[in-house]
Parts: sequence; structure tokens; C-alpha cells
Amino acid sequence: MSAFAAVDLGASSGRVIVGTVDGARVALHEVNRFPNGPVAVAGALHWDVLGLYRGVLDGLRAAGREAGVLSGVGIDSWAVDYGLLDGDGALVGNPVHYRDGRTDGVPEKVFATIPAAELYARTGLQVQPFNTVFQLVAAQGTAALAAARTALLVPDLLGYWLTGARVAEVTNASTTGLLDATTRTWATDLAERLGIDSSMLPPLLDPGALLGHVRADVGLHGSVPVWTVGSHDTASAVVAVPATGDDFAYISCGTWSLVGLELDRPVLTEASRAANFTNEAGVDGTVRYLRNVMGLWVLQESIRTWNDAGLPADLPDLLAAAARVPALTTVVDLDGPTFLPPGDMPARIAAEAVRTGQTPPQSQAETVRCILDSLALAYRRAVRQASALAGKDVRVVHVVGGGVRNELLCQLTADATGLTVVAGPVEGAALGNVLVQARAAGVLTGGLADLRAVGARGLELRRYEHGATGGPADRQWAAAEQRLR
Ligand code: ADP
Ligand code: LRH
Repeated sequence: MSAFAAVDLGASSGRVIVGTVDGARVALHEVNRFPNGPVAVAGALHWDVLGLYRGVLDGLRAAGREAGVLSGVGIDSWAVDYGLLDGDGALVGNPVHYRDGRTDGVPEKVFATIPAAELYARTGLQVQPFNTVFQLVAAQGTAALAAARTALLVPDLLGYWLTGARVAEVTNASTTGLLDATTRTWATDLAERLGIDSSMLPPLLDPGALLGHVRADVGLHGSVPVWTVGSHDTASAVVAVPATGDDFAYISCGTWSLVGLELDRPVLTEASRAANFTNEAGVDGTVRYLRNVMGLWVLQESIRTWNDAGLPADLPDLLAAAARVPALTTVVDLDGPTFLPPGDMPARIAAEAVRTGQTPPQSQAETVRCILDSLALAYRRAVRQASALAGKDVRVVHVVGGGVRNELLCQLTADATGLTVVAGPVEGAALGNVLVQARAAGVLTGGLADLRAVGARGLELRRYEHGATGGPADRQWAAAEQRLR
């Protein structure tokens, strides 16, 4: 039996999870969980990166106490954000949160130098205002960037603090907008054309490599290897999808909903760019062909807004009440920029409903129902578009991540997509993280299908079925989709 510590930092919480692997199955046990979220500092949104590191260290020590000797540590987190190091390797400034408004208008500025079509043809990356490339351009002229010698994405930064090694793991590097989607090497020419010093970009490593060993002063027993994993949380989550065939779509359903397919090669067509599908790097050379749907963030922020206003807002109660609201009364396009920054989501939803000539939700339950219906509708659209653009049939949708706990959303996803939904695991990223570490350490062997088979053993999966294609429910979703257009 070998024990691995998976560090998985999500936008709403960080966790350290011990995965014990006996060669045929994996058992996960959470040893530390700590809240995460934007911190507004003098008008800019940041991450509390040292607070997160403390949570990681506490978790690793707890993992060490539980396991005795750890066979490895792997780190994954949300994408795109980075810390800058000076020539001594010290952090220059605090990493900025991707929801900060500093990149407003920056993509357009970048496209004036490198047309969007040229960027997409090289990097295959969706346009999101927060892509690292736009953040680096937004930071031009700041003292911090002038002092920087290295840029490390968040999991790479924590890996550096743990081991001293400065690298860029490739799955997360693919979210920067500076990685060539075909060669999986840095597109240094694009960086230089944008005035970004490409010597800041560290050497690339694939998942499953030895990054280094945990510093002795962390206090773990023995010399503990740190393995690179799919350090982009979505890449790790996709490894954990308990698929048995090739004809699946996935929804990595947490703060964001990442909806798409696993492919062998990128889709870099103009139609794909127009639909804003991304080709991010997956483990074992795969491509994560997907769209970012705004996700449960909108629900989280609604609950925060209600709590701040002193209104009772308990998630299970709200979901139970939302289940009693008639389906598809009001739907909104949650993917617009309106819903990206923190703020009063119920008010924004109401404004969007009015703008599109619909009745705004009145009660909390109606607002929650509107969010969930709108998410399911966005999933329907994304799954169908991904399938058409990539030319790949989809027969089942796997939902992984915290959204697995939202039974109403899972059922609505089956209804909306007209496909069977298989929900689980909840801790997808942590499971994928452990599976890739275990293979790197020689405890598991084989390709993704073999890892998935091991990961799936012992999981409690729930299936959600759908109504007949062309039946009344299907027609209702099609009509709602039409209404949104
Ligand atoms: P991230 O990794 O992005 O921080 P998670 O995968 O942990 O996100 O998912 C968090 C989301 O899971 C929450 O926003 C919430 O909507 C959902 N969730 C968590 N627990 C429950 C629950 N008991 N019932 C329904 N939904 C839940
Ligand atoms: C999900 C995620 C997603 C990115 C976003 C910034 O946690 O990594 O894949 O697009 O955060």
C-alpha cells in the first residue's frame, strides 16, 4: 500500500487529500480543507497565496502523520494565475486574482498586434480576459514586472516553495496563451511580439515527472518526492472521469463548469474559434477540448450576497425549494462578462432577465432555479457544439467535482443534453492527481484507460436518465435554447 498526498486548490476551497493505492484501487481521505477566495486589496483582487501555502503545509504534515511515509506529493490548482520571482527567487508582489478587472480591454489591445485568428491557430486557447498572456500585458510598466525574472503558475509556485525547482507543468502552461497547442512548447515568438520577456517562462515538464523532493524543513518523514501531475485542476479532473469507452463528454463542475471532450489532437478551425472552444493540454498528450461555462460561481456569489444582506441562505434548503419551481421559467446567458467579477448576482440575473424581455426571478428559489436551468442549458449547447466541431459522437456525460452533490443540477443536465449523466467522483481533481502520481512512482502502470479503471473501482456513481429525444421535455429545452438566442 502506497500513500500519496494530493494538493488540490480550487477557487472556493483548497484541500489536501491522502490517496492510498494498492495497485488495484484507490481510497481518498481528506486531511485538510481551507477556504479560498478573492481578497480585495486597495482596489485589486488577489489570492492569499501564503495563506494557501500554510494550508498546504498543514495538510502535508497531517498527511505525513496519517500515512507514516508518503510516496509522493502532487499539486494542482485553478489555471492562468501566476507569481513573479525576482533574480533571488523571491516572490515579487502577491498573485492577482483572475477576476480582477485589470485585463478589461486588454485582449483587444493584444489583437491589434497579433490578430485573434493567428493566436488561436497557434495556441488553440479560448479568449478569456484573464488568460495569462493578457494579464502579463496588463502588468506591463509595473515595477513588479520590471523586477521579475521568472513567472510561475500557482501550482508551479507552490512546487518551487516545496522543492526549489522552477518549472512549468505543461497542462497548466496551456492556459497561458503562450504555449503552442501543436508542439506543446513555448511560443516565444508570440511572447516577444507582445513585449513579454520569454526568458521569464521556465522549462516545461509533462505530468508524471519528478519535480524534486520536499524540503527537509517542512518536517515530513523521509525524503518525499514531489511529482508533476496534471497541475491544471481540470486536467487532473479529466483523468478521474470514470469513463469506460471513448464516447463521453465531461463536465468538471465546481466554481467553473468545464464542458467538453477528450481528443487526440487540437481543433484549430475558424468555426471552433468562433464558438470560443479551447484546446488545453491534457495528461498523456490528450487535448481537453472544452468551453468554460460560468458555473456554480454564480450560485456561490448569490448565497454570499444573501448572507451579507442577513437573509438565510442554506444551500441544501435552496436546492430543495428550487426543485419545486417550474422548469425554464427564466433563462439567462451566464457566460457574459457581467457574471465574471464578484458582486450581487441576483441583481445581475434580474437585470439580464429584464434586458431579454423575461420575468425576473422574484424569490431566492426562483433565482436558484434560473441559475441551474441556465447552467444546464449552457451544458446542452456546449456538449452539442463540441461534438459537432470535433466530429465525435457523445453517448454519456460524466459530471465530476462539487456539482456532483447537486442532484437537481445533475438531473437537469440529463434532461437538457438528452444524454445519460453519470455523476462522480466529487473530488475528481484529487483522484486524477493521485492516479498520475501513483503511475509516476511505479505503483500503477498503463494509459489513461487503465488509470480510469483503477480510479473508478470503489466509487459511488449515480446515473441520471433523460426523456425521449423529440419528447415534450426535449422540446421544452430546445425552445428555451431558442429563446436565449
Ligand atoms: P472548486 O474546486 O472550484 O473550489 P468544488 O469542486 O469544490 O469547487 O465545488 C464547489 C461547489 O460544489 C459549490 O459551489 C457548491 O455549489 C457545490 N456543492 C458543494 N457541496 C454541496 C452540497 N452538499 N450540495 C449541493 N452542492 C454542493
Ligand atoms: C477551474 C479552472 C478552469 C479555468 C479557471 C480559471 O478551476 O482551472 O479550468 O479556466 O479555473
